[in-house]
Amino acid sequence: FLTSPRTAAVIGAPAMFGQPLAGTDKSPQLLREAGLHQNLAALGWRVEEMGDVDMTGPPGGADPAAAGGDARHSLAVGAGCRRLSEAVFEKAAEGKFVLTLGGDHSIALGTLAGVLRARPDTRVLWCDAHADINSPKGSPSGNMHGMPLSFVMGLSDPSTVRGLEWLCETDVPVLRPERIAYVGLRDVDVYERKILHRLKQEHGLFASTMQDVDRLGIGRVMELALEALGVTGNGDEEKGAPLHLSFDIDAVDPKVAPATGTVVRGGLNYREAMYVAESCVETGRLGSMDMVEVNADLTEPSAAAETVQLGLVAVASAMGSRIL
Ligand code: 5AB
Ligand code: MN
Ligand code: MN
Ligand code: MN
Repeated sequence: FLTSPRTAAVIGAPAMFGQPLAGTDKSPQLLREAGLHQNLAALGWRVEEMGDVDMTGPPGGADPAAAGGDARHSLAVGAGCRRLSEAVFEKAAEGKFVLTLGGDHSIALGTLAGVLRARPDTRVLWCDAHADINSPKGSPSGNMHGMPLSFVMGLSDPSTVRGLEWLCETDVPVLRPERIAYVGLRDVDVYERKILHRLKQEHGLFASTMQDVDRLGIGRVMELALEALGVTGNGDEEKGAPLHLSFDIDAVDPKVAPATGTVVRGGLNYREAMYVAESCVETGRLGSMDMVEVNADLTEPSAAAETVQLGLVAVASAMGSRIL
């Protein structure tokens, strides 16, 4: 499916309306300024910079903060993600690696819609402290960065949410529960727990927690996750399903990644974070990635710079950086 070998499209998705804290919108630029392109070029990638998608709101200048109800700012999130899904679809259909720089995690609505439309067989590795599978009614916060999977997996009806109508009108296959695997979970809401238990029982959903990392080690957890997704890979890029990595920086421990809006202690350490990315690329199936939830405005500058650097390291690891 990567018919344009070693070509990576970089798409900025400076979204912030999926959660209440300004600053996630600055991350695409910060990641670029910290040397993203140079890193990718050094790894042998031809980089196609697509610039930033407009994630500010609906066309016509309507108030981006308007509406939403139980899904806050849904007009803005929906309009931005619609544009993003088109950009991702186009580049994925051209057979390129698609790297999307968030932005808060609501952008996964757009990236997954685009990538699933172009590559319907796609499997998803969701590396996150959180499950992001709340419905608008089940969510304790109404923040849409905690909901993208609910819509992409067909658990919530997008036609009931203002701004998301396009998702049912577009030809986007639903992401089935056996095609997603969680790594890093440690903060799951009551409603989400119910859903995950049901999907685990009825569909064999792979949802691992930090306790599994403690018990088995990250090596075994990733082996099980990729096995469950059917992308154990032998490096053969011609066969098998494409893999998408959605990397929420808050999967990593706040000591290592402090600059993010929803910090939860007890996360992945620095090497474990890299390992998740490394084992994804080793399958030979990784075709797209999101790097999300970096918010440099929330800490003092040196801690913010370290978090941005970690984001770059995770991207480089997922795109083939090797120690030896
Ligand atoms: B993130 C919480 N589950 O729904 C909610 O950072 C947090 O993209 C969501 O993983 C965190 O508000 C969303 C409590
Ligand atoms: Mn997330
Ligand atoms: Mn998270
Ligand atoms: Mn977060």
